[in-house]
Amino acid sequence: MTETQGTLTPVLTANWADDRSWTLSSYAARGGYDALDKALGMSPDEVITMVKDSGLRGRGGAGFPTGMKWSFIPQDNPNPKYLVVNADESEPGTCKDIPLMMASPHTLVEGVIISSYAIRANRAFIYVRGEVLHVVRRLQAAVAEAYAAGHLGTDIHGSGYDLDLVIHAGAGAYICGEETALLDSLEGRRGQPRLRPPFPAVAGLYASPTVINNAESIASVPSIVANGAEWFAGMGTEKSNGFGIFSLSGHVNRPGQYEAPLGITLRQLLELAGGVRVAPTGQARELKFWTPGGSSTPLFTAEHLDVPLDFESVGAAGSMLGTRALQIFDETVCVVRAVLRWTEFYKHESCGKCTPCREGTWWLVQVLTRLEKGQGSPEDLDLLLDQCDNILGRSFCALGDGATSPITSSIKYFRDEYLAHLEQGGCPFDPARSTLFE
Ligand code: L3W
Ligand code: SF4
Repeated sequence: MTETQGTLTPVLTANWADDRSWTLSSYAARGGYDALDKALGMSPDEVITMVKDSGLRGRGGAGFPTGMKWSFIPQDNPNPKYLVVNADESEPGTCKDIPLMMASPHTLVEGVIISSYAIRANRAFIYVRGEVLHVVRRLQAAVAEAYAAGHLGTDIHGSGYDLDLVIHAGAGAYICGEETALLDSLEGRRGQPRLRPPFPAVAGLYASPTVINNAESIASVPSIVANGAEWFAGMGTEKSNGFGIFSLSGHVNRPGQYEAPLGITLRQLLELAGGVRVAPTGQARELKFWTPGGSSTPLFTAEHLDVPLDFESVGAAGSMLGTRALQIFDETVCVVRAVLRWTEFYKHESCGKCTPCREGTWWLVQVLTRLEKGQGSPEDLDLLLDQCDNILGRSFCALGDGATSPITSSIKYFRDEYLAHLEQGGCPFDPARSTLFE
């Protein structure tokens, strides 16, 4: 635990409130693209070592060490090397990459140039989810500005290094956030996960060595180059270094993006965000359950308020840090209904490639629907757990595994609430039955 724990550490978010923060002139006024100059004065391997030493780990959910991933790129492979940014943000509750790209697209563009230089790539792509056309346009405008200023193109800053950057809009499928499905989509095919290994670092885009990183990971790189590896490693916890953007949504007084060191707790974040939202009547509400990293991570409850939000501690407490999408639900929310809603999402987004997920998510929705209506039986809970057991670890990619997380964790913590639906022949949170809304 460091001195900064419990307070905000605005780095990526530092310029978001600046006048026209998305423009090159605004970004440059704060020293934007100075880190690029510094990186170009180093060798590519020195940049990789710096990122390795910083301890930066992937901000897309899995937390894989970024510098190590870069070092996997085989430099003796004669094929071109590619950098691909995964900006297909769609994990339920996650809203960090899109605000980052809207407020400060040049942070990401500068990160792309430095990262591409480090892995010796001359072509990079930012894959943005298709629905957010405003983000696509903002990135395109930033890229045009960067070309005009000589930050992109040939002989960048007179260094002899060349890079072209393409903004690619996806067609709006959650599965395209899975790195290999993203690559298929980028190549013009239907986005479905590929078998790994080979990992993209060895055979990725067009079967060439490819680094794929989340947008926030790449956007963190300029600050590391500017301030040094020790500065970054000095924040956060021993194994989860640095800061991250935590997205707070749901029943919280001031929802939004809170940039803080890894290891901060939800209790501390809630203090910064004004606490759990009060009822329209002014009555205080209690925290009931929350997701530490989006709906693909097992639910937490009020007993987890003091779990440090770092990769290790969240894992030890039975969940995953994931994308740090903290969705807050108060005592008025029916957990069965929330879980059903998420499961419908997974059923809809299942790409259909493998049977456990394609068929399993459909069956999960059937069983959850009848339970939510109070029409199932107590045995349905064991049936749900059995179905989850047949999906988890047997699916082709993490989407199937993720679909089981809300179900198994909600049965673990709220079994009685499932049973109450059966006893009452319907949802106990239905305003017609509940006194919570009086
Ligand atoms: C080379 C090896 N590379 C691993 C690379 C791999 C990838 C990274 C992490 O899932 C999680 C998932 C979601 N040689 C390598 C290697 N790599 N071994 O390291 O890989 P992995 O398999 O641990 O995870 P993943 O497939 O990247 C990501 C969870 O995130 N999630 C969802 C996130 C959604 C978004 C979004 O919407 N933007 O981020 C939330 O928790 O369930 O567990 O690059 O190639 N030997
Ligand atoms: Fe597709 Fe689901 Fe199988 Fe992943 S787990 S490959 S999303 S069907």
